[in-house]
Amino acid sequence: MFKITFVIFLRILICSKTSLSAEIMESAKNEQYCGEKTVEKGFYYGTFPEGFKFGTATSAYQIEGAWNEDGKTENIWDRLVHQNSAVIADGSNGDIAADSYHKYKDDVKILKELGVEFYRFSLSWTRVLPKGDVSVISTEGIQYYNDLIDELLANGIMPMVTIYHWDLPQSLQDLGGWTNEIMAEYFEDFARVAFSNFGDRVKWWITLNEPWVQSVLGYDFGWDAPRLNLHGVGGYLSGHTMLKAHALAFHLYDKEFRPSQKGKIGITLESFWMEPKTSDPKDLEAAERALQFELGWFAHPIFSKNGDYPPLMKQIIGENSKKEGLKRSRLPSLSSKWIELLKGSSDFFGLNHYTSYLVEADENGQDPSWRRDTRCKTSVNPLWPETGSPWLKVVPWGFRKLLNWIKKEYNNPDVIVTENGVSDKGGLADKQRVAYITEYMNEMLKAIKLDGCNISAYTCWSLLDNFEWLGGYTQKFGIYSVDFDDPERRRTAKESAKAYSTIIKNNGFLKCQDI
Ligand code: PNW
Repeated sequence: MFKITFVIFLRILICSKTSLSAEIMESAKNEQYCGEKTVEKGFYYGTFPEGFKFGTATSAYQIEGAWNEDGKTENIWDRLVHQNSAVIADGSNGDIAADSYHKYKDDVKILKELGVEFYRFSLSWTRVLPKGDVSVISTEGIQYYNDLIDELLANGIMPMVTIYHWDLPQSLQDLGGWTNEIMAEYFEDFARVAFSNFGDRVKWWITLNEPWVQSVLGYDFGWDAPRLNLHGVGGYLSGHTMLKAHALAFHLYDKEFRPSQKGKIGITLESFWMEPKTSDPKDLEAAERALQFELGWFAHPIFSKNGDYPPLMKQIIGENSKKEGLKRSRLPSLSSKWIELLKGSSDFFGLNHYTSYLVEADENGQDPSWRRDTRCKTSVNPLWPETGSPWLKVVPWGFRKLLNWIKKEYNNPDVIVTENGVSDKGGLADKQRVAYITEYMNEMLKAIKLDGCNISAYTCWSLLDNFEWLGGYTQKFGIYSVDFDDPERRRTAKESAKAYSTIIKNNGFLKCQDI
């Protein structure tokens, strides 16, 4: 008797989670455009497909703090902020940040309040492996993530774990960081520690976050840690190693862990939408080139039918290298072994998207660099609304165009939007963020319903205000504010948290909205 009652109870529980209410079903039948219907305008009211998942995200260095506690050692961001605080907008650092190392239960509480189904967070490499390699595995580090994962699961929230979100151990940077191919193996070792310790409960893995940003901003532009100005060479070497690192971790999981753990594993890539500045064929080509040099660089080897780097990149960088009198291309070549290992090595297409650029052809680049190789110049339309970050303008329709480009280019892969969000200077009445999230999610809904793009989940960046890299605490991305003057780091819901929560509850948009 008890057993039967329990089974019925379980079924009710499962049904209430997965099937949609009558109101939502009814709305799905009637969905349509409200008002205008152009590329730039028009609100589409309707609901997301059944089973679509909503979540929110953070990363270790940006929220955890406790930078040297319980055996954690220095990573490349610790090194940068401590040695060169002048490059951080407010001279700050992530030493304490949102203090999530101590306040993770507060984080889970607000996640539950929001009603998200999953939480994307990343592992701090040196918290788990203080020496960078596997000679020492920190009991405290493992304990922290075990506690966080258990707390999430106890509250019905699925963990989505990014293994690497830009915080390489300084000890490994001293060996050359991502420019040294051996890093791929160190990463594989780290991934093994993660799968063995957490894989019984974590079913969603992301190997690397945004290898383009790490490689270009870290090793070509010389902005982000490790802040190396290795123009035209370092970024490509870093990207090459990161691709190999991803492939090794994917196959390790696939062969040794997936059979028993039965989870999914993929990579997260970021991309702007690149809109041609004019209808001149030169600008049309330039916009395509810009997409291939940013997203294609990492997506083509993994998601295209033929694999390898985009032909356009190989050709252009090869030609430029020859003109520069070099014996080989500055873009390393992938052997057929690696081409095969990379092809199809992702169960989903993790996509981070924030904004768009206007692109025009530009043949005047000077020194060999990633920027010069693209032969593109980017700008923005002055009418695009500004935000708290200079690089981020509000261009919702660019999201739909990007999703369609991915559909066409990579044969409609399963896309998980692993980040999307906007910054401001702070405050709880964050009207611009409410509008941004609503409009971008609406464009994503159009991509699903009207264009047939395969998208299965959406992640809002970020759960919390946090350490925004070079922007310090001057650019706030959270849907919850954090009081950085309060030792308790109190978290408070902004209006956007409530708006996002409503979209989740309704599984979309049940009626027309004026934005
Ligand atoms: C993402 N860009 O990065 C990161 O994954 C997050 O850690 C970060 O906080 C968030 O976006 C907001 O910046 C990007 O300038 C950072 O091209 C910069 C760029 C793109 C993505």
